[in-house]
Amino acid sequence: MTNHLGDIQNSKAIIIFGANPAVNHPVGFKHFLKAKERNNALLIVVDPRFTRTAAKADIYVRIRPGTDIPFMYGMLHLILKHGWHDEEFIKNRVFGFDEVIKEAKKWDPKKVEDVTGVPASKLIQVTRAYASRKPGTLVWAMGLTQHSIGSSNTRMAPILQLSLGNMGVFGGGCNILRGHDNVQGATDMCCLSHSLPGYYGLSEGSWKYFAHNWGVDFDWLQKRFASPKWMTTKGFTLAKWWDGVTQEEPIYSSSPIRVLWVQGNGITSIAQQEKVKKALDKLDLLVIAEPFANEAAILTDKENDVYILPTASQFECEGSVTATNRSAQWRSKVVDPLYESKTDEEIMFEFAKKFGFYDEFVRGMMMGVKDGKAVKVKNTFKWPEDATREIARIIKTIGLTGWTPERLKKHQENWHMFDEVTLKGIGPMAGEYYGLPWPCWTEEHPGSPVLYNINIPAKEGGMGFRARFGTEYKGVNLLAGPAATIKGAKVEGGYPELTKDNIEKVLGIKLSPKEKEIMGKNWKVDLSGLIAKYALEAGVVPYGNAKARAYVWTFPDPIPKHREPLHTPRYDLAKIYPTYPDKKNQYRCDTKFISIQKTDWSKEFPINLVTGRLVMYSGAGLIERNSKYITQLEPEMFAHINPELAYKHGINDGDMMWIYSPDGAKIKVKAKFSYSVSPDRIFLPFHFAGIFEGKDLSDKYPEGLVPYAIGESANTVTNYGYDIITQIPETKAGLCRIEKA
Ligand SMILES: Nc1nc2c(c(=O)[nH]1)N[C@H]1C(S)=C(S)[C@@H](COP(=O)(O)OP(=O)(O)OC[C@H]3O[C@@H](n4cnc5c(=O)[nH]c(N)nc54)[C@H](O)[C@@H]3O)O[C@H]1N2
Ligand SMILES: Nc1nc2c(c(=O)[nH]1)N[C@H]1C(S)=C(S)[C@@H](COP(=O)(O)OP(=O)(O)OC[C@H]3O[C@@H](n4cnc5c(=O)[nH]c(N)nc54)[C@H](O)[C@@H]3O)O[C@H]1N2
Ligand SMILES: [Mo]
Repeated sequence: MTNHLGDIQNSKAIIIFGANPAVNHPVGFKHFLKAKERNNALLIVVDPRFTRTAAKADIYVRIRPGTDIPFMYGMLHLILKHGWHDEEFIKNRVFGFDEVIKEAKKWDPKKVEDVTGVPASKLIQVTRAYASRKPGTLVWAMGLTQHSIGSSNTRMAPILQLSLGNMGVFGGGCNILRGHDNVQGATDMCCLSHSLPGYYGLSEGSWKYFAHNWGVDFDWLQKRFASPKWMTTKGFTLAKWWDGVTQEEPIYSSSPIRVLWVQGNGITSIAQQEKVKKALDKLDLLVIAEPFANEAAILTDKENDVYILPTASQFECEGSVTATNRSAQWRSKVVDPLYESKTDEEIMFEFAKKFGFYDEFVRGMMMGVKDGKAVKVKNTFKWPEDATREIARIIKTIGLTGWTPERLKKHQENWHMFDEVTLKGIGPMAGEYYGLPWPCWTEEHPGSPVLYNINIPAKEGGMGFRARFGTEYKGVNLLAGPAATIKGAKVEGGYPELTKDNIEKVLGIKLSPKEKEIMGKNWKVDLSGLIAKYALEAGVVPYGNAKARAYVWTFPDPIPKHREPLHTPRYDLAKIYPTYPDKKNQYRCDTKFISIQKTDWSKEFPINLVTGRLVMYSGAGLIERNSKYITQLEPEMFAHINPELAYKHGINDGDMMWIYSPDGAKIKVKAKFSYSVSPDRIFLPFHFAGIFEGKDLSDKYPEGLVPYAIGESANTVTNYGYDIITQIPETKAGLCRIEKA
C-alpha cells in the first residue's frame, strides 16, 4: 500500500479492481465504510462477480476476467479527452506519459465495451464520477495480479492514478490489500527465489554486502552453491516448482529438484494440482513443517520419506511482523509451544546444526556496526530481538533502519495512543506514526504513512519517487521537475540517489576525512548511517527524487498492453491482442504463452472460470476445515452458477456437477445457484482439498486427523497460464466445461 487503511477515510472516491475486502479484509473494510459515511466517498467496484463488497458500492461494474487494462485505458481515454488529467503533476513527476497517451487514444468507449463487456455508458459514468472527486484511491488485490498480464495490470493502475495526480496525497494512492498477516514482511524479507532480503537482488555485490553483514566469508557462501553461476541465478518459483521435478518443460538448473521442504504453504493452493501431484509422487523426500496434517502429504501417493514436523503456530512465538501498510507490529507469545511442537526458527536452527552451518547461520545476530563496518560484538544472541536488529542494520533499500525492537515494543504497548486516520501518535507516542511504516530512515525518523508525498517534510515522512534507474534515458531527464521539491528541502526538485561520490555536491555539504573513510559506497550499503543523516538534515531522503516510470524500457511491454488470457472465451480477440511468445528459462524453466493460446479452447470449454475466497476459510483452508464450528458455516465445496447456465445443462440447485479443464483435469462439486455470476462464468472458492478428481482421500490422513470438511481443490481445474514477469498463476481467468454429475 502506498497509503494505509485508515487513510482511506480521507478519500472522496474509492475504486476497487479485483478485490473483495468485505470478505477478505473485513476489519479493514470498516475504513471504506467510514469513508462513505463520514466523507461522502463514492465507492466503485470493478469485478466479474457481484461480491459482498459490490453490494456496498455506489457503482458496480461487471467486467470480463482479464480485461482491466482496456477498462483503465478507456478511463484514461476519457480523462485526457476532457482534460481531467493533472498536467503539472505529469510534467514534473511522470516519465514516458506520451506513450501512454498514444495507447489511450485507441481505447474509445465502444471498443472498451466490446473487449470488456462493460457498456460504454457505464465507463463514462465511472470515469466522470471518479475523476471529478479528489483525492481518489485505487484499491486492488488478487483480481488484478493472478493473470498472465498480472504485472501489466499492476502498472496500469498506478498510471491511472498518476494521470489524475492522485499519488503521494492523503486519501489517494494505490492501495494493494495484502494477504496473510505478515505477507508484506515475508515479501520484504524476500522469501522468494529472485532476490536477497530487502529487494537487494542476487548480484555478486549484493551477496558480498550480506556476507559482510552476516560475518561470513563470501567464498564460503559461494561454495554452498553447485557453482558460482547459481548464486546469481533466480531459482524456481512456488508456482512452477513441480516442473523442477517432473521436467515436463525443459529446466535450466544444476539438478532437478529432489527434495521439497514445505514450511507454511498448503501446496493444494497452487494451480495445476495434477502436475503438483505428479511432482510430489516423484520426490525423493517430502518434509513439511506444519501445525496441521498438511494436505500435500494427503495428495501424494508417495508412501515413504514423507515427514510432518509438528510446528508451533503464531500464538506460540514472538517477533515483528509487517502489516499491509508497511507498519511493523511486535507480536507477543500467548502460550509456549504445545506438546512436542517447535517454533519455525527452532526447526531452522536444528536444520542448520544437522547440516553443519549453524554458526554461520546465526552469526549475523551477534554483529553490530563500528566505523561503518559490521563487526562481531557479542557471543550469544537473543531471539527474536537480535533478528530484528539484524534486519534493521542491513536493510537500507526500504528504510528499516529505524525498526529497533525497543521502538516496536513501545508501539505495541501504546496502541491506544495512535489516531486511526492519520496514524499519528499522541502522549508518549507524539511525533511517530503507528508501526513506523517503512521507509523509517533512522532511529529518530517517525516512519512514512504515505509514500511519495512531497507535501510534508522528509523528517515527517515526505519523499519523492525513488531515483532507481539512473538520471536519464536516451537523453531524457528521469529526475523530478522543479515543482516536485520536497517540502522544506534544501535541494530543489529532483536529485539522484545519494552516493559517497555525489553527496557533497548534491547536498552542498563538506565531509570530514573520517566521515569519508567510514561512509558506504552508496545509501543502500551505508552502514555508517551518515548518508541518511545528512539527507534528512537537508530535508531530503537518501534514495533521490525522480519521475515515476510509466514507460519501462526493460519490460516486454514498455507500457501496459492488453493481451487476452491464454484461455479466452473471445478467441476473435486473441488474434488482435495475442499473448506473449513462449518464454525460455523463466525462473529455471520454460513457460508457455502463445503455444497454449494458438488453440481455440473456447469451442470445447466455453465457460469462464473465476476463483477466489470465502470469508470463513483462508488459503488452502486446512486451518478452518479443522474447526468443527467454522465448517458449519460452509461444509462443502461448491460452484456458484447462474441458474440460466445451470438449466442449460440440466443442473438444479444442489446437484453435483463435473467441471472439466482444458488440461484434462476434472472435479466434482455441488452447484449453488447464484446471480453473483453471469451465465457465461462460474465461481469456485479454492479453500478445499482432500478429494481429488472425484476420489475421496479420507483414508490417507493420519488417524484422527481428517478435517471436518474436505472437498475438491479448485486448483485441480485452474488452467495453465503464468505471468510474464512474476510467474504468478492465471487463477483468475481460465476456461472450463460443465456437466451434470
Ligand atoms: N485458485 C486459486 N488459488 C490460489 C489463490 C486464488 O485466488 N485462487 N490465491 C493464492 C494466494 S494469493 C495465496 S497467498 C495462496 C495461499 O495459500 P497457502 O500459502 O497455502 O496459505 P494457507 O493455507 O493460509 O497456509 C499454508 C499453511 O501454513 C500453515 N501454517 C499456519 N501457521 C503456521 C506457522 O506458524 N508455521 C508454519 N510452518 N506453518 C503454518 C497452515 O496450517 C497451512 O497449512 O493461495 C494461492 N492460490
Ligand atoms: N476470509 C479470507 N480472507 C483472506 C484470505 C482468505 O483466504 N480468506 N486470503 C488472504 C490473502 S492470502 C489474500 S492474497 C487476500 C486476497 O484478497 P482478494 O484479492 O480480495 O481475494 P479474491 O477473492 O481471491 O479475489 C478478489 C476478487 O477478484 C475478482 N476477480 C477475478 N478476476 C478478475 C479480473 O480479471 N478483474 C477484476 N477486476 N476482478 C477479478 C474476483 O471475482 C474476486 O471477487 O485475501 C486475504 N484475506
Ligand atoms: Mo495471498
